[in-house]
Amino acid sequence: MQLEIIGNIESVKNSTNHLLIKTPEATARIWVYSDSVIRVNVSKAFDETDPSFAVIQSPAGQLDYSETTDEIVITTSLLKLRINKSPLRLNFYTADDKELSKDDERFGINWQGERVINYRKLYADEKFIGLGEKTGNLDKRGSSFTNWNTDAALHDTKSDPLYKTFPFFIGIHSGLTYGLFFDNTHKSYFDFGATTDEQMSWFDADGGDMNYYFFGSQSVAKIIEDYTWLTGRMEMPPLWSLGYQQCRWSYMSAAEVLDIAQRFCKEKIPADVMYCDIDYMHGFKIFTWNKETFPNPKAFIAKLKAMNFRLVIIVDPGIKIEDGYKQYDEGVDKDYFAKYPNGENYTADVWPGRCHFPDFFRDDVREWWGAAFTALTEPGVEGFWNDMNEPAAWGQNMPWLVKFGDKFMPEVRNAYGMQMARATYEGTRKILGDKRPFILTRAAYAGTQRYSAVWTGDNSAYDEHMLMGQRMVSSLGITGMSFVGVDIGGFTGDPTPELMARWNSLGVFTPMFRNHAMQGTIMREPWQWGKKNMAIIKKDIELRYRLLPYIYSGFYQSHKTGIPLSRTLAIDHTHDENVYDVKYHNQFLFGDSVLVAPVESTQLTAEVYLPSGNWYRLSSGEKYAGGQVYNVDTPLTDLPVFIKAGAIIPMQNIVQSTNEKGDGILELNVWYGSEVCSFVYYEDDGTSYDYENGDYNKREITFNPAKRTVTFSEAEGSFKSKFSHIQLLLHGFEDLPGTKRKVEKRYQHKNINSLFKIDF
Ligand code: MIG
Repeated sequence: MQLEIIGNIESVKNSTNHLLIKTPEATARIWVYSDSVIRVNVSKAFDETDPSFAVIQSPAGQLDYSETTDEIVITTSLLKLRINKSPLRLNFYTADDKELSKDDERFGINWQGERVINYRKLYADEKFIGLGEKTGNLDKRGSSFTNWNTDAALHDTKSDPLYKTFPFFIGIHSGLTYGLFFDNTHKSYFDFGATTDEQMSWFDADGGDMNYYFFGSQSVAKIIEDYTWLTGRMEMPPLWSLGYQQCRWSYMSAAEVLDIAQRFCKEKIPADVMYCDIDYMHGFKIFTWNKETFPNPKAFIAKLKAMNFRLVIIVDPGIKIEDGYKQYDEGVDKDYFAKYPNGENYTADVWPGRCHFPDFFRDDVREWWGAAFTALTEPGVEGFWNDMNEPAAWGQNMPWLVKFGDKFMPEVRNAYGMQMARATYEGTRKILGDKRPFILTRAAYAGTQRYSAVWTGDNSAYDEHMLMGQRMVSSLGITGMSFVGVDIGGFTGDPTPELMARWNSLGVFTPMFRNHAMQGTIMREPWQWGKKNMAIIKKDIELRYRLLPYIYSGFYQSHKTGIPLSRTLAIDHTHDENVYDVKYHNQFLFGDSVLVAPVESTQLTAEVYLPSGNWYRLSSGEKYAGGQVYNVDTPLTDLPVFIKAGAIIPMQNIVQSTNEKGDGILELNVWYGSEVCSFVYYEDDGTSYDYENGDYNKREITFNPAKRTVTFSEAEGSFKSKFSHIQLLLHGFEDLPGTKRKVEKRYQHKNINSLFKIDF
């Protein structure tokens, strides 16, 4: 095998929307997508028609460049790309000439066979965050990773690769930030100074182009905004999917599912969602029901709905080979399955036995698949859970020569799950008409946030796994996935009652709040853990429901800007070293102003780091000055949760389900801060797409300590809020001289949508 280096630039041409640069080895193309986003493609065989699964934008920036004998310089208002000519090297700077990221001077871009590699300069203080669902530390410096979507059952806190591929990272050094998205679906590798004696970082793929997007904004939040501008943002989720979700592999019959739902009602534990795992099917055949155990799906789901529950059911990709089975017959007939090059359908063993696998890369196959969901929507299912879509089969390995569309498996495997989720989303959205479907997928590629929520697969019931899971949730947030969950309690193994309770406390602050467990484990529902623990679990679930107005507004932020609900502290406190310290790297902000410090189940005190600003402990109201480490009590009843000074947090009364109306009082909690703060409150009907046509209620709520006011801007949008009253709760106002001790007021707000000012 030869090392092919990129060589020197021979020609430069302005080719309508990009710069075309030739070396003897390859062609480089540069597009300006925006002032802060530049795309680089270096290729030996560029294919213009090759679609990106991730990117939904086209280059919209101005291509301004100048050329000297030594270099070409592309300039935007925020970025400067200096391209060295001999040899070709790509070096990024801020507009004011601060060095952001450079090719390694010696090696730059090169090839070994089909493998394409980019070696880059590693800065002494450089940190790396991102790559989505990965084990290890928040700061990925000194680690290396592989992207190859894998059914990682029994993975531990060091395993790699896992289920998903997000080849996007953010580099932080010298007080600067940049992002890099390597849009290539081949098996890919990232090495952040793990094996190079601190000399360089590098990333590569088994094939395809050196095709990346460089982000030059000087804030992590802005880079995430740019990345999700490029790859898309989530829709508003159905409100019910933000409630508590109870799952198990499997509740074996309709009667059992109904029993569990009934028990939630009886215990008055709020909940919204029940799941059916694979055993609801007949012989694991997708789009069928087991006639003995689920004899009347429609009546079953109607009963669930009467108890204010929705049903989510699992849908795997493998289609059982069996004559007379509709999906099999149609798939064979129409040639919808992945194939060997000789035209035979690829066959592998998974739950149903021998299976074929739909080729989700084809439009016609996605449409066919999407339409088949009527078998599930007709009896009333509104949530669809795509599992095993790495794709997984017993033995894991799929022969290299299996074809999807006109591509071999190695080229597109990492996008298979995403295309399945896409088919599921597009199909069910169409069938459900105005109702939002809830889609959950295990395998994913960059951009999946447009179609689906994700969960982190088969975790395990021990403390370290719980803590690592939180890092994964926050890391997925960096890569555009806001709607993320983990199996609360741990999929594999049995948690202790303490771990179950603690994990559930953390689940309150996890974007998707789902309890799930493996076949053969002890039952996991809240009442399985003794009276004392059930009380803790119930109280926490109630807190989740109280927080829903805040959480829903947080999802609106993700929908609009891409900023995730679960935020590593590296987003708001990027250049604070403590944030990356392994002692504190599990901590995160849930929305704008709730700081959560995950702790182990048996830990009764913990060191937490509160970054700059002032903070109040949610449970006690105690005040803490930021920029310091504190030792705090962490009994099982009280996960350390802190509220940022100046926070505005809308809450509601406890309801048993998101389907309940509640008492109509929006409880507005304000924690004292010395500066003006604001919060964007968002509400809509929670189920339809009417918000896309302006049927929502959005208000900016501003707290002004100097003027002693809380102001609601006039409501934007046509939706009538379900709240008719506002109740103001002031916390920590002892610090504001002259504040009357009365810290709670209720206002009947006659014209709820108009400008509204509360003086205190
Ligand atoms: O081979 O459907 O990650 O959540 O319960 C295991 C059964 C298949 C793996 C999923 C898990 C699910 C299980 N599935």
